[in-house]
Amino acid sequence: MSMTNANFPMDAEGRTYHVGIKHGELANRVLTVGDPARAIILSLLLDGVDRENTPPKTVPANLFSYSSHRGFLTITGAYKGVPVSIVAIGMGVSMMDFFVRECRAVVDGPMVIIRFGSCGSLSDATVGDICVPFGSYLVQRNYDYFSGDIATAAATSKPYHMSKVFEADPEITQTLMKNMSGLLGKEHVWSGINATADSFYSSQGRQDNNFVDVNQELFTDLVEYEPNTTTLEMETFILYHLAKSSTTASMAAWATPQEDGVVSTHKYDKHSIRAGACMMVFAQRKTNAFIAKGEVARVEPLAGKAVFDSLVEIAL
Ligand code: R1P
Ligand code: URA
Repeated sequence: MSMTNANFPMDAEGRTYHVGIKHGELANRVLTVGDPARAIILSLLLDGVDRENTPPKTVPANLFSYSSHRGFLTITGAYKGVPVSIVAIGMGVSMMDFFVRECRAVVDGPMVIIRFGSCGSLSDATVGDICVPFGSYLVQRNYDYFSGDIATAAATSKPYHMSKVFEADPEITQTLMKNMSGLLGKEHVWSGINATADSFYSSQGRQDNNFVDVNQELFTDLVEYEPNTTTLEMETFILYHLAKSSTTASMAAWATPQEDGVVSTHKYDKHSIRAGACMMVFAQRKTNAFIAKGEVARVEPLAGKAVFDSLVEIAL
């Protein structure tokens, strides 16, 4: 595959470098997941799918699909007659960044993006419950802290950094809460704030004697920093952050620093991407319980239906 334009590489067909999609292949409404197997299970909910005769682990024959050389899987079809896409992105903040930017580059007009992932729970939400975070912050390992003598580092800084909270689109959050509660029962649906971590291990407070992580107090620090912290996962913050940084064509001029050299996202009252997220609790971090496969199989299609119902209910 040969690419042109080092600034934003695309091949001769107009396919993006990592996600591998081009104009016309992605809908304005996108459900994004981490796991490609989850994407395929959710694709069975789309219009016109022959559920009886679709072989397991296979994208239904009537849907568009594209698997990129970097592990992204895009599936496009319709739900209740409205065009929608599902994109599996893998894991971590970089993958979310590739996905949001490359999808935005090949779709015209406003977009709605909802992430449906899995998470660890710091609240009373238990395995199989759904959390719908109305905001998210980033938890990053402070790499400098680990560069020399830990006692010296401890005197001047903390081992983990927390960013400011970025908000989800309030209408998407409310719609997800309503539709999730309708399908799963109110008692299984939780609101709150998400913490997106740059590791599944150290910056999510997991104890690992093979490394110096200085994270024994991390849960306490997170809840002290943001008392509404309910979930820990690895992508949502970037989605909310990029939605807030997204521009429309008429606003693109703002992206150039103004006379005072300042670019302020607060000057935007409207963005080209609106985003929300929800996540299944896989790990209950207070009791140390981990979800069983059967429970994932029960919750995934129900919660997936609630996400699709929400995606098509939101006006572009
Ligand atoms: C870690 O196991 C992965 O699971 C969560 C985390 O964010 C991370 O990507 O989400 P997904 O189930 O969407 O991958
Ligand atoms: N995904 C995460 O990132 N953390 C968990 O604990 C479970 C799923």
